[in-house]
Amino acid sequence: MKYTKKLKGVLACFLFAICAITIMSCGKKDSTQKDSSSETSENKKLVTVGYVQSGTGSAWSLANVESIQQNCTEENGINLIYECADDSFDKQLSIVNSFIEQKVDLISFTPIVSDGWEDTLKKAKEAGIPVIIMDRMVETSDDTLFNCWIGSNFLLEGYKAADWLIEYMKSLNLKKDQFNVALFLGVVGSSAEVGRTQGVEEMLNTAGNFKFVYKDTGNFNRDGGIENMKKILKKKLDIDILIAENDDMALGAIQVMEENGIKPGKDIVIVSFDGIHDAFQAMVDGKINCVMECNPLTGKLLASAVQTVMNGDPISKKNYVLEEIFPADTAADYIDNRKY
Ligand code: GYE
Repeated sequence: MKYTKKLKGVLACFLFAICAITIMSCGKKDSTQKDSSSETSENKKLVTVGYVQSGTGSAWSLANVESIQQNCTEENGINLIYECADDSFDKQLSIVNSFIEQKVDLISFTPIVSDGWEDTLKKAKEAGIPVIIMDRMVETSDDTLFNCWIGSNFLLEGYKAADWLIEYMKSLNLKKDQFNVALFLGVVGSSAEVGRTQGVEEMLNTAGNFKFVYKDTGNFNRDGGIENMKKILKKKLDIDILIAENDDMALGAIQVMEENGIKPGKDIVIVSFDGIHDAFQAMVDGKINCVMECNPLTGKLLASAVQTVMNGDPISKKNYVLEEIFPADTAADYIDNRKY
């Protein structure tokens, strides 16, 4: 079938890209790099990294922050200046600009949205400050404006989740010609939202028997899930499936379903993204049917990329992390070993 062919194509590209995960060589020394300014008590030079997280409204982002703080340490040669933009793009821009003014050695950030970074990245380049983008991606006309990116293949996540859903709905053998789908989007314009939405929509539209009857953003947080589910009930929409672009929104929706006598995972099939511990628990309890993992444990990769870039060693532009899909019947085997 067309969507399976498409998935295979994307999977092939993905596997190819995965070869780059160890952050390997492919460029030449960057003359803009300079010596670090901070020093430890033993006089070991530290690299001062200004890092700004998008927000901490999801369990995923909390795990991401923890991973970055645990790995970008003095022992690993890094003096980390950590900031959080609280999901405000303007705040994030101004923090990155202040890092440039402070003349940090390297800037890293998780862009809230993809657009609007060009001028700031140009300024960083002119100031000779290398940039490592984490998790979500920026949209630029010139990819020399950043040194590398480390994150997830969001489009592939969308394809994989939708592929699982199509097969699962077939296996239920329901006497229905069409399944009504509600889609809760993440932060609109973030590459996590754009990729997942595209992947899910393309594949379900190609399958033919899925109809999107509701689509709105829940901003990747629990309140967003609660509000959207309430709207669905108020509009009396009859949905068979909820796809939530992160676990927190799914968990918010589950709360509302249960308050209204709806059995999540049974009356409504639920698929979500991330793979936080609470979502695994919800799968064990039969309330979420499948989770497409998104890996937030990228701090170690960032710490090593910082050293590679500061040494002027070549580095791959895009570095993908590995992620798996977890149908509910596998959750009990994995729940105790989940790290976030
Ligand atoms: O899925 C969501 C978070 O950008 C991949 O952002 C990340 C997403 C993640 O808030 O939970």
